[in-house]
Amino acid sequence: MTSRCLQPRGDVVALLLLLVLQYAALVTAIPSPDHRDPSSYNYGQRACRNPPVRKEWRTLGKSEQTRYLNAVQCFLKKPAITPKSIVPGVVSRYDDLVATHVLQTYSIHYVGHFFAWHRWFTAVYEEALRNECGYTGAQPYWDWTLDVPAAKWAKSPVLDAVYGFGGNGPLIPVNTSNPFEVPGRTGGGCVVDGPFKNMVVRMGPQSSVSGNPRCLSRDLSPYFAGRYLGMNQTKLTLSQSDFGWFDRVAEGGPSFDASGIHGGGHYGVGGTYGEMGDLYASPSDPIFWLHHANLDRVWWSWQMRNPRKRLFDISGPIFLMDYNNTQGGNVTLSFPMTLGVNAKNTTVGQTMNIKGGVLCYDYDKLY
Ligand SMILES: *[C@@H]1O[C@H](CO)[C@@H](O)[C@H](O)[C@H]1NC(C)=O
Ligand SMILES: *[C@@H]1O[C@H](CO)[C@@H](O)[C@H](O)[C@H]1NC(C)=O
Ligand SMILES: *[C@@H]1O[C@H](CO)[C@@H](O)[C@H](O)[C@H]1NC(C)=O
Ligand SMILES: *[C@@H]1O[C@H](CO)[C@@H](O)[C@H](O)[C@H]1NC(C)=O
Ligand SMILES: *[C@@H]1O[C@H](CO)[C@@H](O)[C@H](O)[C@H]1NC(C)=O
Ligand SMILES: [Cu+2]
Repeated sequence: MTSRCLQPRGDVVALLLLLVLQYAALVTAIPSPDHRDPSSYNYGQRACRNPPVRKEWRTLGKSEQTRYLNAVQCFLKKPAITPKSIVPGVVSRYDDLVATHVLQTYSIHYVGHFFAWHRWFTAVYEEALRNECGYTGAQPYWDWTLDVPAAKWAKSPVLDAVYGFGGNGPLIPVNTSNPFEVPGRTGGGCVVDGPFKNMVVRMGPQSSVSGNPRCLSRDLSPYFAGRYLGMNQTKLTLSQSDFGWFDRVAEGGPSFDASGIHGGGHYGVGGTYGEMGDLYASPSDPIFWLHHANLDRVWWSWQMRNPRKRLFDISGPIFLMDYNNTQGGNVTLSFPMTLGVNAKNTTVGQTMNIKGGVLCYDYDKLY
């Protein structure tokens, strides 16, 4: 793959080929989690009482915002636990999580367990901030519907230089030989303000886990955000009557003209050159977790509109974009999921309820 991200025109054949390679890498690369067994990250047997309540970033007090940002800084400094034989480039605990995403990229996107895996991934990050960095709050979410239309995008409180994640990078023109140009992109360089302007990103670009220390980049596309992150697109997602279509509308893609709320946040922040636009290494940008918390909130909102049915409704391909089930069946509640060294393996069924199974958190407000 020559471009940095998913090809806009969606060369599915190349994707499938990569899937096979990535999957082979995954099967041999995921270590036994026995090196470190943070059983507290999988709530398992204990009941979920007083779940931490996730709130929208701008509704947090300044001291809550600062405490969250400080916990992320702490996690960026904690030493990695992934064996170097598996991921040579890991230095920090933060890298551990990014590496887990990079290694599994082609088995966790455009599949039936996309929402379940990312829900669990975000919850494990939240739990790690609490267990390893003394954070006492809940994972905040980013309700991007509040930051569109396009003219408002760059002024989002989430991008604030003091009480946010910092803003755009300076404009770097796209190399004309790069076919991957996110429509409406406005940046591309290193983030110049905010708490992450000196952050060292190591995983990626793309599938590399050898360690490529560099700055955090952003390449905001107000246009892309305006098109895919409004209430109209969110309502369209919420109006789907079964999980299979809910997931397909939310994931959309891979073509830009068929994007959804998932791609809207990734390319609206990451554009062509920003980490958020990198399908593999996107968790490198700490904004990733706020975006995914909100996607999770969309899923939970959808589930809560018909909980009797939707707490158990799961379907969609086991293999990347295999929507016609030509390579395999659909994902079911017993489908296994792994986060490598970061948590004990679990199943999709354990993540269907945010206040049960391996999870314990809530949202202050639903869509
Ligand atoms: C533009 O792309 C060409 C071909 O891939 C490459 O040789 C060149 O270094 C690139 N230029 C920049 C500024 O990235
Ligand atoms: C939502 O509104 C945006 C901005 O006007 C527009 O570009 C987009 O096509 C709309 N999406 C839907 C699903 O109506
Ligand atoms: C997979 O799930 C979809 C709904 O998302 C359903 O239409 C399809 O029949 C299922 N395929 C199989 C092989 O069960
Ligand atoms: C899946 O089936 C539909 C309807 O039969 C067809 O239009 C579509 O092209 C198929 N998609 C793939 C990826 O084979
Ligand atoms: C967790 O799942 C991965 C991937 O399926 C597997 O390689 C690993 O052995 C599993 N670990 C345990 C302890 O079952
Ligand atoms: Cu992802």
